Amino acid sequence: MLNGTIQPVLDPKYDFVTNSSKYIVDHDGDGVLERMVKFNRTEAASWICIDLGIEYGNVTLTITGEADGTPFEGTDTVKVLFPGDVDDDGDVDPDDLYLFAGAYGTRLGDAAYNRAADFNEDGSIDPEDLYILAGNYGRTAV
Ligand SMILES: [Ca+2]
Ligand SMILES: [Ca+2]
Ligand SMILES: [Ca+2]
Repeated sequence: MLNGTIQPVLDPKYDFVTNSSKYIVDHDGDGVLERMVKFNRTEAASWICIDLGIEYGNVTLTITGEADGTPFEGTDTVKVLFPGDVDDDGDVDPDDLYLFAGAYGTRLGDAAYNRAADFNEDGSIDPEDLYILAGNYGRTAV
């Protein structure tokens, strides 16, 4: 469970979630095995944004579970990005619009593609992203 609230995704279409030779791996090469788990991104994002009220900044997440009857726990910190905030300073202002305009119309792989301007992370910086930026324009993250 993620922070005691969110259940992991166990859909076998994500190969590693049901395959122990893939979900128990030494991901960072330090000689200690890690257990990989998958959570629904939308569910986790809305929990952070709506339930915790965090729109921007670092959030510490805790994973708890049980392996063969032995409880385990792990924590990590993730950075929460504020949609529209291309320069990552917590607000959406003319600086962000300027950076966004420079990447507008590009796709993943293009030299001018800017991941930070692809707010819906679909590999294309297009009107959908502009709509997201416009929705937060003038706002400061809470
Ligand atoms: Ca490791
Ligand atoms: Ca900004
Ligand atoms: Ca996009």
